[in-house]
Amino acid sequence: MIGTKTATLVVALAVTVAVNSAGAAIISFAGSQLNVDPKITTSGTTDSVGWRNTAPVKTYDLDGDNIIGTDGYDTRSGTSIPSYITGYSHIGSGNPFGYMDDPANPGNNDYRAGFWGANSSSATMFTFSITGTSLNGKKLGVAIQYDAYNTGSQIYTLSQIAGSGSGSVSQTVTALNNGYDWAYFYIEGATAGDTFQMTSAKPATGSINYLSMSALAFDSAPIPEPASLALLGLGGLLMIKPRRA
Ligand SMILES: [Ca+2]
Ligand SMILES: [Ca+2]
Ligand SMILES: [Ca+2]
Repeated sequence: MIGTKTATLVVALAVTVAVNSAGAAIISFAGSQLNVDPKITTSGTTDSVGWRNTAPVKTYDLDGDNIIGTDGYDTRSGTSIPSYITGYSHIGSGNPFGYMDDPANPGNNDYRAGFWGANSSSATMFTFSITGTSLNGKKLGVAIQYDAYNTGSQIYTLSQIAGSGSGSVSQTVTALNNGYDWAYFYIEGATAGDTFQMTSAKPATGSINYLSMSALAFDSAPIPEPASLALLGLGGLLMIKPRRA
């Protein structure tokens, strides 16, 4: 009987750990990479390497191909939303700030960049929901291109607003001009029905005039199966034996 109780306890623990780790999405901030695309503000026929070329190296790109937005993107120069995203919406259009890689033709002339702005204390930049199962077992990278209308700071906050989880992570980003900067948030464990929202707010000092984002991009990569799932499988086998006795 002691063996049976021990086995049951192992099963209970394994189930608890597995449910907690797989049930709620976890949001984190990975980092910022400055001046990925050169900031060219004069019109012309300029081609530069940047977010859609393998140079420069993309430090926080989840899938490691050194191209931002391998799964999809939304920019002034084109939109390609991944199939695992639904209900996507973003703040209204604004003035372009400069030039960036054309996502569809990165070796061609650069496209106008800079899209969305709001002259207010805070604003919702975008929202989206997860659909289907293709993102299960994967970590999602949500990258925001910034380098706003003026040099200065804004506070990006990525929050879960529906589904199984309520995480929220804020990060102050500062545009340094001379090129388009990217901030990378990661979401682990997102499943169908989870809805996320990115807001921007002005910090107390050093804020930009216009809260903004210039582009949004998605990458994803498999995450290792948690050890608790292996335990759960072992616990299930142990549980069967006493019931048959
Ligand atoms: Ca990539
Ligand atoms: Ca280019
Ligand atoms: Ca910059």
